[in-house]
Amino acid sequence: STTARGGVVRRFPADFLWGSATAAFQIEGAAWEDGRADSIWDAFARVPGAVVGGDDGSVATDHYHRYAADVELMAELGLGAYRFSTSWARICPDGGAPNRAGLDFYSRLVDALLEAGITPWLTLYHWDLPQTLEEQGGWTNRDVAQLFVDYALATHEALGDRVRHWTTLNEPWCSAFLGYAGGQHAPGRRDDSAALAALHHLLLAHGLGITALRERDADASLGITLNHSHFWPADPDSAADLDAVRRMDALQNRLFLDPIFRGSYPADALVDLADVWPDVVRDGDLATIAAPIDVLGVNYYTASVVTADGVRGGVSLGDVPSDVEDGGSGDAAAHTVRSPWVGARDVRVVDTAAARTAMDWEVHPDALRDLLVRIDTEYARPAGTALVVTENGAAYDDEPDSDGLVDDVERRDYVAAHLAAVHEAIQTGADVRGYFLWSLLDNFEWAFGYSKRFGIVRVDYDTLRRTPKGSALWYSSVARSGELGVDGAR
Ligand code: PNW
Repeated sequence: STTARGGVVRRFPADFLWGSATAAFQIEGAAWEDGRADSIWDAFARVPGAVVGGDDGSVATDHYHRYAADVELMAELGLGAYRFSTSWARICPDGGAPNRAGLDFYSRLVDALLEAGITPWLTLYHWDLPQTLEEQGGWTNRDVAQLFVDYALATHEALGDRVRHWTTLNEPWCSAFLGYAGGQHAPGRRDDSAALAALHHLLLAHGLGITALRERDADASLGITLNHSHFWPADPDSAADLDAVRRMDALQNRLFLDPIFRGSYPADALVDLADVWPDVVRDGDLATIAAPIDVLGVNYYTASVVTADGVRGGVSLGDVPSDVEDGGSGDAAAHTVRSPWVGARDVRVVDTAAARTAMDWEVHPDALRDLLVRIDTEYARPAGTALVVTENGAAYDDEPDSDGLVDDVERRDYVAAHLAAVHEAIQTGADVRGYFLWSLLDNFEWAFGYSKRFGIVRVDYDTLRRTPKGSALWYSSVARSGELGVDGAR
C-alpha cells in the first residue's frame, strides 16, 4: 500500500526536523558566473547521448539569482531545515585556491536561511568535482582526497560561524559506481577497478574531512549521507537468489557502512571483488575512514526483488529505458552505459505488483522502516550516531491544470507512506531525528535532465516561475503540526 496505514494520527517527536533538500548543480545555474569553472557534470553534459535531451546545468532553476525568493518560499511552507550543497567548482574553480565570490554566494544564502528561521544543513560534495581535478584522474587519484579537505576547510572558514550541520559526501555509491563502473553519471567511465579506487578515495576524503573539521570545530554536527536500499530474494529457498541478495546488500549498503562504522571492508565483498580490487588501501586509511560521526544521513527511494537464477528472468539493474540509452540524441556513436553492479552483473530484478514512480522505481515504504531499524541497531546506535533521512521523494508525470497548478496526489501518497514508515521506525526505537523531502524544486535530474520532476514546487522551465504543488501544501501542514493524519491526511 502506498498510503499511510493504521487508523491513528501519527505524532512525531517535538524536535523532529522537517526539511527539504536540493543540490548545487541541480538547481543553481549561473554555471560560469563569479569565477565558477566547469565541474565534471558540465563536461559530461556535453558528451553526446550522456544526458536526456542534451540538457545541462547552465541555467537549471536559476537558484543562484533567485535564492532569496526560494528561501522565502520555504519559510512560507513552514519548513524548519534546508539541506543544500556547495559547489566545489564554484568555491575552488581550479581545484585549489578558494574563490571569494563563490563563497560569498553561500554566505548570502546562509544569512537568508537563518533570517527566515531555517536551519542550514550543508553538504560539501554532491557530485560536482572541478573538471581540472578530473583531468588529474578524478577520484582515482588519491591526492583528490586531500584537496577535498582544503575545500572543506575553506568552506568552513567562511560559513562555520553560522552553519552547524556539515555533511562530507552525498551518496558515494553513485559517485563511484554510476560514475566509474556503469558510466551513467559523470565522469562517465566504465572501469571496475577505477570505480573501486574511487570508492576508497571518496571514503578517505570523508574520513580526512571529518577529522579536519572536528579539529577546527569540536561542537559542529558532522556526518555523511549514503544511499541505501533493501533486496529480497525472488525465491527464499534458492541459494543463488540468497547469494544475489548478499552481494547486492554488500555493494549498496555494507561496502560503505562497514568501513565507516567498523573500520573494515566487508570480508565477503573483498572475496567477490578480488579480481578487480585495486591496490589503493594504505595502512591507517580504514582508521581514518572510521572517524566518529554525529549523524548518518540515509537517502532512500526504492527496494527490489532480485534473482541470480536465470530461469526467473527479470531485467538487469543496469538496464535503462531506451529513450535514455543515447540520451535521446539518436546518435549511434553516443555515450553508452552498462550495469554499475560490479561483481553482480548476473543479478536481475524481478518485477513485483508494487506501484512505480516515473523513474520506474518500485514503491516499498516498509523497506525504509526496516532499513532504519537495521542501520540503527547494527551500526549507528553502537557508535553513538543519530540517523536523519536526508532524501526521500518521488518523480511523477505531473499534469498542471489550466492555471498551472499541479494536484500531485501520487507524490503526496508516496511521502505520506514513507513518513509513516519513519514513524514506525522511531516507535520501534530507532533514533531518527529528521526528514528532508527530495526535492524542494523540480530540477536537473542528472542523466535524465529536466525530464523527471521530483519537486514539491513546480518549476516552469520557460519562465522559471515557481508554483507549489498540492504535495507542498500538504507537506507544509504536516511539518507545521508534526502530525501525519490517517491515510496521510492532515
Ligand atoms: C539521488 N540510482 O540520486 C541524489 O542524491 C539526488 O541528487 C537525486 O536527484 C535523487 O537521488 C533522485 O534520483 C540518485 O540510479 C541517482 O540508483 C541515481 C540512483 C540513486 C540515487
